[in-house]
Amino acid sequence: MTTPARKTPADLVRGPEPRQDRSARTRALVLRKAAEVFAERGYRETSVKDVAELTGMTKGAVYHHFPSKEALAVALVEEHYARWPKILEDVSGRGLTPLETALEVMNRVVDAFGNDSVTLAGARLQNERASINVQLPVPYVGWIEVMTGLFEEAERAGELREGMVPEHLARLIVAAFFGTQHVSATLTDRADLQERWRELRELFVYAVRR
Ligand code: LUB
Repeated sequence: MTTPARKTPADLVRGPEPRQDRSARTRALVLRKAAEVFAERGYRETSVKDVAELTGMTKGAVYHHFPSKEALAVALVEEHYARWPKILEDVSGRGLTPLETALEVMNRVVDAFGNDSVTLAGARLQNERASINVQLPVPYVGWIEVMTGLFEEAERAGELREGMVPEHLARLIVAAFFGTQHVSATLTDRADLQERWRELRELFVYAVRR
C-alpha cells in the first residue's frame, strides 16, 4: 500500500478521493506494472507475486482487482485492443484521405510497439495464447475489420488502383505488418521496426494507390 501524500488546500476543499476513483487508479497501476513484466518475461515466467512486488501491494490486494493470473492476461489483452479505436479516432480528425488515414493509423501502431508496454504485453500474450489456460480475445480480426473499412472508403474516394479488393488489402497489410514486427522483434528486439515498416509501407502504397 502506498502512504497517502500530505493534503494540499485543494484536497481539503475537494474532500477525500471517491472510493471508485481510487480503486480504478489502483487497478490501472496494477495493469501497467503487469504489462511491464509480462512484456519482459512472458506469461509463464511472471507471477502475481512479481506484479504485487512491483506495485508495492500485497498479493491479496492485487487479487482483489484481478482474481487470477489468467484474469490479468485477459484484462491486458483487452486493454491492448482498447488502444486502437483511440488511435483511429485521433487520426480520423486530421483531414487525411482514407488511404492516408489507414497508413497513419499503422504508423501509430508501429510507434506503440516502440514505446507502449501494454501493446508489447498484449502482443506477447497473444503469441503465447496456446499455452495460456484462458480464452483470450481472437487476435487480428478487429484490425482486419478496421482496415477493411478504411480501404472501402479509399476505394469510394478513388484512391485505389482498379480491381483492388479492400478486404484482401486489409488481410494482407495486417499479416504483413504482424510478420514484419515479429521478425524485427526476433532479430533486433524491434530496433529496426520503423525502418522495416517504412519499406513495407512504400511497397504497399506503390502496389495499391491509383
Ligand atoms: C496487432 C497483435 C499485435 C495487429 O490485432 C492483433 O491481434 C495484433 C497481437 O495479436 O498487433 C496489428 C496490425
